[in-house]
Parts: sequence; structure tokens; C-alpha cells
Amino acid sequence: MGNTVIVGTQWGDEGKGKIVDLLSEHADYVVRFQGGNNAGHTMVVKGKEIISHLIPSGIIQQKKCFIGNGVVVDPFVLLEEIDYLLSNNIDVSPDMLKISNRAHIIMPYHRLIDSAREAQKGDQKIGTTGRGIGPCYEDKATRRGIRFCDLLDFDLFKEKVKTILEEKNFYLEHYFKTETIDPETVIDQFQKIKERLLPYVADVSVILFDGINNNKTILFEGAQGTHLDIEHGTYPFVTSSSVVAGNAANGSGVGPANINEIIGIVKAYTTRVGAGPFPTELFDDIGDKIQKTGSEFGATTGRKRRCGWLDMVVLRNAARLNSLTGLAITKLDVLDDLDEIKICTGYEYNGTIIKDFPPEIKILQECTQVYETHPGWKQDISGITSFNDLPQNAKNYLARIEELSNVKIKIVSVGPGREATIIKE
Ligand code: 2SA
Ligand code: GDP
Ligand code: MG
Repeated sequence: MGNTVIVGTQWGDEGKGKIVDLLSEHADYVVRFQGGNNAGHTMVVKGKEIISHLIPSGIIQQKKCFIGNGVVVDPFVLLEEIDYLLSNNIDVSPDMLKISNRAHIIMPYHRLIDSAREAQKGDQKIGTTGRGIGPCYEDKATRRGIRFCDLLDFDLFKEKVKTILEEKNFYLEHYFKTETIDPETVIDQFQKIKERLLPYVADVSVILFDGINNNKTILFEGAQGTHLDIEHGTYPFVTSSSVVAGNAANGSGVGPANINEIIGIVKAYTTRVGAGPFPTELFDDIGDKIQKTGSEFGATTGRKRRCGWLDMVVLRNAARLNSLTGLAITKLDVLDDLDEIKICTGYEYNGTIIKDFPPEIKILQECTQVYETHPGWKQDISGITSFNDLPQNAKNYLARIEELSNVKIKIVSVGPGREATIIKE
């Protein structure tokens, strides 16, 4: 395996955590490059479930893990996650984990503004995870952010907090009409955790560059999914970071020529959590059945995920945007009981067939879907470990996905555990 990027092709929760955990075995370093603790990546190892939000899933295989400059980090959540992993006998010492000194810090006021903004939007809300992600990226873009390197000069950090809070408190009090934040309380909270955090802070780009020069293999772990990307997703119903593979380089400070492979993770159907258009969403018993069989609940917020059929307009968009070199199809087992399985091949709008994912929310909401129907396999496939042993109808479904996406399937996942995986030759 060369340096490989793992990205979600749909709206997140495709099972990236499981695949990253699996592929970590062949990697030396595992790197997060965007997002923050809005992510929820679930690994099931020997029957035990571990969910990480911020620390790369490679930590389970005890690989060196990195949080790149493109990630926004809530340090209080980070320390909680370190403690959670330690309590599961996973080493998360500063030898195992480094955070980029350029990564931006999610401050307590970011969380407050995230919730206040959503509350104000009422039924127009995005359905964010409420973790302060958007407001933190917003401050980064408007050059008001605080980075991990700022903790190294604590007097300067204090000044920054005081200056920024003058503006934030004005908005909190007069615009959002909510509680304000005392700068001294914030400074005090950081004073308490600073010494524990600092050994984790490093120039991640430099370490990764040294690693590449010493033939280390890097796995880049994407969070969320291509259609939540700030540039290419269903804007404004998106997250605030660039999710696509191109950002693996920028968000970790690695030159793009160092990336060899890009694997798109595809759930065998589609889910979405939060608001926003979802053309193939099911509102019937089949949607409920998939939601229940797939245990489709948000790994961070516990929200019920919306469910629908596989959408090839979405997958082809992801293949192009990410330069996918291979696919991993996950949760195929969830479809075991269905009589028929549909694949959306295009959208019809105003009498024309749309094959390329459109930017207009209105079109995505109002289009009708063109489906082809495939017979189900009606068999429990969760114990199958070899591609040849899959029922013919499952093989046909997978072959059709390859044909319509023009990308080869490399991995098929048939259960949450590491062992429930088929590596396709
Ligand atoms: P935010 O919090 O600003 O990033 O929210 C903006 C939109 O992005 C969606 N989003 C996600 N969608 C799927 N999975 C995510 N991670 C969690 C999980 C979600 C959860 O693993 O299940 O537990 O709710 C994730 N993170 C952000 C979000 O729903 C908004 O639509
Ligand atoms: P991520 O955000 O892409 O890492 O995905 P999540 O962890 O949020 O959600 C995926 C869920 O599906 C988790 O609960 C996984 O344990 C589970 N999962 C992953 N692959 C499979 C699979 O092949 N079959 C089944 N049944 N569950 C899976
Ligand atoms: Mg998730």
C-alpha cells in the first residue's frame, strides 16, 4: 500500500472508521486532515465498539497518529478522548499522537455561537452537530482564530482571548441575546489544561515530510463525506471544511505528489444526518427497515440518520472530485433481507435527465429519480469472507456499481467487525 487517502463519497458515516482501522495495519502514520469532533468513527474490534471523534482511527492499531493543520480541535474534547482511549488500554501518549501547531482551536464561544445560530434559524437550520465547527472555521477564514502554537506564548494567548471576546460578547448579548463569556474564565480553563496539551503539539508537516523521506506509509483519514464538502456539497447544508481528497495534502501539510491511492467509501445504500436535500431518501417501510437493520444513528449526536437508495449521480460526482482509484463498499449485509434493491442512475427535472450532481438545492429537492431495480439475494452474507462465496445477486449488484461509477471495488464490508471484510483481488 502506498500513501492512501480514505474519503466518504456520500454524506458521511459510510464506515470510514472501520476501513481506516483495517488498512492501518499496513500504514506507519494515520492522519486526520479536516473537520473536528463533529466526526464519529466507529471501530468494532473483537466485539468491542470504540468510537473516536478527533483522534485518527489508526490509534486502535497503535499506529502513530497525527491531527493536521486543517482540523479544528476542541482541546477539552481531545483530552476526554485521550482518557477514554487510555481507559481502553490504548496508548495515546505524546509519542503516539501529535497535533499540528497550526491547527485552530475550537473555543468555548464557538460552541455557543454554533447553537445560538441554529436556534435562531428555526426550521431553516442546517442541523449541525453543535460542536462549534462552523464558527471556528469562520474565525480561521476571517483571521481571528487561535492556533495551538498560540498556547506556547500564554501572555499573547490571553491578549488574543480578551480582544476576540470583546467582539463575540457584543454579538452574543445584542444579536443572539444569549449569555456572554468571561475572558478570565476561558483563560483559567486553558491555564489548567495547557501543560497536558503542549507535549502533543508539533510541526506535523515537518514530521510527515521526514517520514515520507524514510519510506513511511501514510493513511489519510477523511471525515464527513464529499457531499458535505464546503465547495462541492449541498451548500449551505454542508460542513465548514473541505472534505475531498485534494484537501488531504493541504490539511496535513504534505505535498500532493506524495499521495498514491484514493479509496472512496460507499455505503451500499445512502444515509444523511442533519438537514438538506437527499434525492433518494425513502419515506416508507423500506427506509425504516434499512434504518433499523443498519442501526443508523449518529455516532456523535445519536440522531436518527435518514436512509435511502444508492445514488450513482452522487457516486460519480465523488469519483470525479476525488480521483478515486478504488471503492470500498460497506454495509452490504444490511440489504440481506430486501426483495428488491434500487440504484438511482439519474435525476429527471423539467423533462431532462441530469447525470451530473447539480448545485441548486431546489433541483435536488424537486427532481424525480430514475431507478433501476435489482433482485435481492435474501441470504445472510455477514459471515462471508471470500468474494466468490457471495450470492450471485450480490455480485451482480456490486458489478453494476463498478460499471456505473467506472471505479473498481477493492473492499466489501459485510459487518461492523474487522473480520467481516472481503478483500477483492
Ligand atoms: P457541522 O457540525 O457544522 O459539521 O454540521 C454541518 C452538517 O454536516 C453534517 N455532519 C455530519 N454528517 C454525518 N456524520 C457526521 N458525524 C457524526 C456521525 C454525526 C452525528 O458520525 O454520525 O453524530 O450526528 C457529521 N458531522 C457533521 C451535519 O449533520 C450537518 O448537516
Ligand atoms: P464513519 O463516520 O464513516 O466512520 O462511519 P460511522 O462509524 O459514523 O458509521 C458507520 C456505522 O456502521 C458504524 O456503526 C459501524 O460500526 C457500522 N459498520 C461499518 N461497516 C459495516 C458493515 O459492513 N456492516 C454493518 N452492519 N455495519 C457496519
Ligand atoms: Mg460518522
